[in-house]
Amino acid sequence: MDNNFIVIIDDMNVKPSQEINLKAHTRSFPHGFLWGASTSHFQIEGNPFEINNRLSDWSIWANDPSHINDQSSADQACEFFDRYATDLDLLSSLNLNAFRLSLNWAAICPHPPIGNDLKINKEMIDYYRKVLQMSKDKDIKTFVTLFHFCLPQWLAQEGGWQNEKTAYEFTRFAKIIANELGDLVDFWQTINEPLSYSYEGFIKGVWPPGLKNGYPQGFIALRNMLIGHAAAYKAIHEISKAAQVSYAMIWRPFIPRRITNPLDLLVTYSRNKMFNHFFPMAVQSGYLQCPFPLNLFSELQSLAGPIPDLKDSADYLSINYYTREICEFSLNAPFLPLGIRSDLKTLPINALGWEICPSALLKLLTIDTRSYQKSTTGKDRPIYITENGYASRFSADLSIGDWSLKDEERCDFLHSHLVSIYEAIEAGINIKGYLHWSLLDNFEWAEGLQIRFGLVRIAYPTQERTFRDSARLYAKIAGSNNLIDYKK
Ligand code: IFM
Repeated sequence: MDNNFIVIIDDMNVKPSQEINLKAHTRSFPHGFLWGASTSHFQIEGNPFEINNRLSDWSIWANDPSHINDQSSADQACEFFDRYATDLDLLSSLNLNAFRLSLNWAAICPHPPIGNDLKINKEMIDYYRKVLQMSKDKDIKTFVTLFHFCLPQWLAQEGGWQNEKTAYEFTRFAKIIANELGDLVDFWQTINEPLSYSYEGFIKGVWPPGLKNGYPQGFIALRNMLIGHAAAYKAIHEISKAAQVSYAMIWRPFIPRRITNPLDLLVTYSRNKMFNHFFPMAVQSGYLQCPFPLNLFSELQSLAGPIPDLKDSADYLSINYYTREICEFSLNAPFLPLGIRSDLKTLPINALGWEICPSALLKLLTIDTRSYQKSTTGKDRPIYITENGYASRFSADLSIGDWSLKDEERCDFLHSHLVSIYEAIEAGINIKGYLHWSLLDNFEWAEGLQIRFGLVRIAYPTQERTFRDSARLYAKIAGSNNLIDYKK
């Protein structure tokens, strides 16, 4: 650890003088509720083995500054690879008992198989064993994601998720991990946010593979992710019968711009069906549908049908939630598949322009996800909120933006969303945990390092870590298991 590295942890007791005024109140969360923070490997690790050898599609993509809004580099990120012990100390000193991380597939399986023989990198397995063992020693439950947007480059070169082969290689990876690390994993997540992946990489083209308006390709990638998810779910259960396995789904409630306009309603309906329900419906029913307007592509219609082992392949619901979206029909692009989103914002927004809408979280917990809260055989699926957070902005070199630790907006965001979760629990919804995005400021994909989601502020030039006020507020809530009253 270098000498520049200073961790500032001071008194966790939040005092009124610190601008956060907390009053004791008895809105308790259920006994055993998990309080945690989420991360993903590429966004925090700065793994020298991956970076030096450009082993993943993302390390190659991000190495081209024209792909990253602030031209910052992901190569160092938060140096979690070297600093994980300190970061787990930080997490635990915030009274948190859950940690979500993802595994670096490209670093664990750096080369394609020869024949059927796939070599695994034991050093990387040892590294993750240490991270997971340290979490266990600190009584921190682990949520482990197998695919969080990054592919080994040897698979990306063969078409990535557009090639069904990736689903089989993914299953092989899941088996390796279940055998090597399964004893230390509490909750499994096969794939993170398949719809974000497909949308950003195949429609917007701002993530690898960088296709624009590739609707058929994006749909094929989703289909192969469903195949991979189902096979990985089965493989993990064969190795560990009691495993808790799911996939992480981003939910974005859509509302029409004009409630009486049938075309706005149609856009809202089709976006909701595709972005929110496509994947969960397939997992629930075991059947791949090709919803309107994707069914207008003749090459996609024939892909609809049952997928082996997909039905009911989720033991819990993993919900990521950030914002809602207003939808409108536009004559400029009347046939654009999935409809048009509107730039209209009627609520306060974060640095990414996302509206802050805690009531949409309450609605999605109590209404939108209702039909997935039980399996088709009636088995209860508890909910874990696996991401939820607030984006602020300041540049990686610390020259532009808000450097303050007084992140009132993030405090408000955190508290108001926890109010929604509390109310959903009161309404009888079985929510068992909340993991904030994110523990640390990190590399926010095409936005780069300038977008900050951390409870812990990172000064990238020195890697100094410092708690923001939101971290202190969260520590207080998690430590008391109580939604303390919070007033500015
Ligand atoms: O940073 C991402 C994360 O990787 C996936 N969910 C959304 C976050 C914020 O954009």
